[in-house]
Amino acid sequence: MEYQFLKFEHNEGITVLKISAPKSLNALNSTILKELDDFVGHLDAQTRVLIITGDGEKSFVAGADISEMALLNEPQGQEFGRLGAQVFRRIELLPIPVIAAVNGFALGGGCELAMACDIRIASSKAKFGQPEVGLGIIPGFSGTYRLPKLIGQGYAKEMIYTGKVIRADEALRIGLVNAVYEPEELMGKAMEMAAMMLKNAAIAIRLAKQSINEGYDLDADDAIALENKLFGQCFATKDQKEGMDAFLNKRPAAFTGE
Ligand code: CO8
Repeated sequence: MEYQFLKFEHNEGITVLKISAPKSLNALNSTILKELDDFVGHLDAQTRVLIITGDGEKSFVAGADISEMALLNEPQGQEFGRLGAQVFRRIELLPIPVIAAVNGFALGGGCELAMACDIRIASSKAKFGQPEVGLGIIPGFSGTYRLPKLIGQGYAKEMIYTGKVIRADEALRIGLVNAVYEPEELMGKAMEMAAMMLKNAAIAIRLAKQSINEGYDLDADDAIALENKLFGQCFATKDQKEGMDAFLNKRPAAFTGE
């Protein structure tokens, strides 16, 4: 598929994807959502870490496209929400780490996209918020589900009911992002983090992600049993043999992803 609104680069296991709709501060219209869905569905095995960011210096994603949503009736609104929620869930379920490098506005659907990623790091100029109720709607790309899980119900409800926009330092304080960097450092720091992940065993990272994602919604006994099953699966991999042999022989591990 030819992408009108996505730019991407592959570099030794790391893929950087930029959402690029400069006229609307990278707001997500249904074409972008379909392109994202296609992109995520066609990531090949060469990509071991995905970094998502916004094109330009001002915005990560300034939300869902309000000019498109303004024309929707109830079933169409529900369908638009379903499309966004589906592609964000696909991103969340990718078997590789996904880092959001939030370079500017992450509002509404932009904040929700960042939350579907495994890890968020931000530029000091980033701004976060769920301003939907000011438009007469609620967060519809799974923000009411993910925001309370990430930062707790109390602050999530404050953000969603007030629609207030918070700065990167506040997003760091409440745990919405892991780190804040100067704008010019952000992509380098994202690449550094991705490079650290690349050194480790890809299957182990995939199973750890599965254990965290699936375990989070289970009760303690089921979550611990799931982890135990996945932990056991590691011992069927060459990477486990290699990682432990390398440690015992005081040499760096050379993982093959098998
Ligand atoms: N949708 C469409 N166009 C947008 C959006 C958007 N979300 N955000 C910005 N733009 C456009 C502006 O209309 C403007 O276009 P133009 O130049 O043609 O007038 C251009 O981008 C530049 O924007 P501004 O001139 O407003 O730039 P400022 O620097 O003054 O302000 C802001 C930047 C603060 C980001 C401001 O543009 C803004 O408040 N944008 C809207 C933010 C927002 O409310 N986002 C949430 C949208 S709702 C949502 O995401 C719901 C997700 C769930 C959907 C469920 C489906 C049913």
